[in-house]
Amino acid sequence: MAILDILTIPDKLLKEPSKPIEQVDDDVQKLLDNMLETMYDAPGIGLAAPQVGILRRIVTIDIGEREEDSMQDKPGKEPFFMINPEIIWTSGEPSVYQEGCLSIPNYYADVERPAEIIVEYIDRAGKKCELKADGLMATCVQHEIDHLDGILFIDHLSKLKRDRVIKKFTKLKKAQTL
Ligand code: GNR
Ligand code: NI
Repeated sequence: MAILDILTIPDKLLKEPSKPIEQVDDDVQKLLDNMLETMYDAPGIGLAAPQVGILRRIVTIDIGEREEDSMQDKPGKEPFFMINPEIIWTSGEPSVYQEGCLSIPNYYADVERPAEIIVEYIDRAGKKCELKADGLMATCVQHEIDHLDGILFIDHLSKLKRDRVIKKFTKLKKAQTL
């Protein structure tokens, strides 16, 4: 397994739509495993393939609580591998979560999304699955599917807030490459 580099804004790959997977083969499984390891290492509760520069519709999620220090190299409680995920139902009820993103380090803001969803996806074994989710899981699935469509959580904020964040990260990157 390997830890992959996570792209940060304003990388233009993060704004591109990702292509569906046609067949769950060894390469896809290998990518899923590397993404999970990268996500745990970050650490994050979700990761979408475009965040590691691969424009395919693949995400890993684990919202399970992990123990501190001594258990850090142990996997989380419940890893999900989702291939070609699609939201097929959302509740009318909205919910607000403070979101963060590994591609926008150390920035957090409230985002409103449907509180409950049903997501259809293909799992690591190539099996078609359906999952009803609420709470943090529902938020995370929606956040990850947004990535597959080139949408970031800051795209749900006001233009003023979004432009401010992008400007800050653009400056930061310029300073780093000097
Ligand atoms: O680690 C993450 N935490 C998080 C918190 C609230 C809502 C969404 C997320 S996803 C994020 C990891 C990430 O950037 N996934 O794309
Ligand atoms: Ni993200």
